[in-house]
Amino acid sequence: MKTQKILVISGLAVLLTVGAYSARALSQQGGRAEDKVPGQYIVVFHDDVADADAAAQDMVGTHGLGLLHKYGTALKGFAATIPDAKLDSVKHDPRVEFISEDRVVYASGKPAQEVTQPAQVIPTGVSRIGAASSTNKGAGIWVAVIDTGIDLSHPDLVANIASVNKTCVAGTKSANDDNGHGTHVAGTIAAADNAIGVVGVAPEAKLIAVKVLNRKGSGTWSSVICGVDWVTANAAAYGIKVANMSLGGGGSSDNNCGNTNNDALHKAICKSVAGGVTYAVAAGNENANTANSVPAAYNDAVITVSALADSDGAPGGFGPATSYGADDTFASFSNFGAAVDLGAPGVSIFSTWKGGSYNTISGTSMATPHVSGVSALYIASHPGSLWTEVRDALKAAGEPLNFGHTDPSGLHPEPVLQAN
Ligand SMILES: [Ca+2]
Ligand SMILES: [Ca+2]
Ligand SMILES: [Ca+2]
Repeated sequence: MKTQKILVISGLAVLLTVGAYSARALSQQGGRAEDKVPGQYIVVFHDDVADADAAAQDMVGTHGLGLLHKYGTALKGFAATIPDAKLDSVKHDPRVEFISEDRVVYASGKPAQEVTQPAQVIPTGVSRIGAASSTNKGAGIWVAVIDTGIDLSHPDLVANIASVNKTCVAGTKSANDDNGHGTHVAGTIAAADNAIGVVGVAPEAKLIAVKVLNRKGSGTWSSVICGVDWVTANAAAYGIKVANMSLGGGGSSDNNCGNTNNDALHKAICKSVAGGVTYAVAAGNENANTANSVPAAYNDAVITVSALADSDGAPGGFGPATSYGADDTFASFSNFGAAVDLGAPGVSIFSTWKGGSYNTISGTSMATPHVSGVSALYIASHPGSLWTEVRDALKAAGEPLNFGHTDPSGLHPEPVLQAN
């Protein structure tokens, strides 16, 4: 059984700071009034009280108190509910040194971290492909994210996340993302256009989480096929028109749906495509030919996406250089080859992350969801399109070489994705 890795070149990661949490220690006198427990007190005896236990029993009986605890070692005394009318007589009992109000205490551990949601920005990739100005928002199109899952309660995604989801990973009960990768992909596709975070390419498309990779971002073909199988079985019922697969591993294509070289993944994807789902897949990050990686090599079944380095969200090469090449050139890590159909922004992409947060990462994994998003836009305006029609339309509308980007490597004749 093959094991594949997800196509992510990480680093450049900047998690936004989490909100301040104040771990309140044991409360002391003079603490906050709202922490008091009404009517409940700790009665402390003088040290010379010989039998604290008997004294406590006597006082509870004499004054009609509600005993809670008795103390005899760390201090002598007891805790009890004391009616207001009895408070003075308890205080003035000759055995009592003082009484303390009882108060709530808090564990000193960190409570669940709440991320302060930043004001919405338009990611450079969304700007670079011209999606920010699109009036088509992808409404009505459902996109399956076949990945590590999606943070199902992310504040910038939750409005678009379908109530149904699927996990193919043993030991998990839902497609909630325990890695971050799938949430990043989902945000590029369809983060909501609201006041917070980011905005996706198709901000009104629906996201369906299909978890096939574990918390480490790895999985097996058998789990990926499980995801493809579920998408295929449910495509008609839910209106799933697009599937994003920002993953890959070693393999090759017979361009015959796996029937010639016994490739079950290929066969499954072909069947899914025949059911009306357009698949966008990552070319891979090995700076190698996609002929040796799948699903990128499946030229008869998927749209394969390489990564562009863009630093300023605009064409023309005027932005600063990136870690993976000059602005508006193809990323140095990106795979290439005849099966590649489109380039899209894939360097230092800012998007959603698990735990309600955000992250900036690079990879053909990050380029692919731009194509999934534009596919959703295209299908929204051209219902019933075959996947080949989607692919060809996106290629025809793409930015040609030397019309906004250059390719010093000579490896990337593919056009760069444009939303319009
Ligand atoms: Ca947003
Ligand atoms: Ca640029
Ligand atoms: Ca292709």
